[in-house]
Amino acid sequence: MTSTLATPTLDLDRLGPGFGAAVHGVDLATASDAVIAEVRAALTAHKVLFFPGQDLDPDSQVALGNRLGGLTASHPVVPGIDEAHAEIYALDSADNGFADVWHTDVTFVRRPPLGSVLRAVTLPPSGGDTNWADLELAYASLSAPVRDLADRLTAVHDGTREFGYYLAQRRGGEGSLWDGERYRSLEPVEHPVVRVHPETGRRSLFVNPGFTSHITGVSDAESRYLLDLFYAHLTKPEHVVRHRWQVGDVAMWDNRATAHYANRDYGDARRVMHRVTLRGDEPVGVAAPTA
Ligand SMILES: O=C(O)CCC(=O)C(=O)O
Ligand SMILES: [Fe+2]
Repeated sequence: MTSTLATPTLDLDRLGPGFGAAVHGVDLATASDAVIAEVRAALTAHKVLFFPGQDLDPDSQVALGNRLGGLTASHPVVPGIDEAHAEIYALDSADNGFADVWHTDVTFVRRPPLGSVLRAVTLPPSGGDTNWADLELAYASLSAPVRDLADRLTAVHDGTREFGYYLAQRRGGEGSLWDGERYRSLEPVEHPVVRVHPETGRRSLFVNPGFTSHITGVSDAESRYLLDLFYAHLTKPEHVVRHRWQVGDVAMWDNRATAHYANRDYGDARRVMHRVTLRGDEPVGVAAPTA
């Protein structure tokens, strides 16, 4: 038997030339190691994957995350859904859980997650779609002089605006143990504005309105205008895919090369999503040219 016959091949339905794919015929709860390895490779290749009709529960979502590469705690300051599932972060509209600001998950720590796995638990009758932007395509479609400028910039990321209230209310108790650290406060961190993907070497525009506070070494006005330019650019419709959820759907994204936004357009209806995040590494920028 040839090795080709032994290799399972995913049934992928591409959503765009280089971004997004629906994956059919995979049961994420029971997939073989070979299929999980293919899913992991497809995650890097397509950056966001959708798996319709899954039947995950909290235990099997955590198990899946561990098979894909190891999990973080739910969040640096927000505890998991319960003691048995400290890795699951719930976004519940009834508890003010919304994600209607473009962001990349948890970029306000030194090592943001590699990826996220999100499951639709309760959905409104309509609305609540989620959008993902391809930060690599956004970088590639900038003009060359602006790419060159972006390559040399560093930005500060700060989780205080989005999550400071948790700490202020002491709702997080002792805080989560994230990446070996107990987070009792959120200290801003710096990341390169252009991130080089550790697996593919591709460059992405690694700033987001949720957590990037400013660009270093430039004036306040320059920082504001540059970030506005980058945000308007990365959220252009041709850089974005949009998913309309069904209960059971699972989405998975490469958090090193994408940003996302959940539409808040469903009034008082309830929407609950469960997320786990895969451990990531410290973003690396473009090496400075040597003289
Ligand atoms: O609710 C959603 O669709 C996305 C929530 C979100 O930002 C996340 O799970 O990281
Ligand atoms: Fe998110």
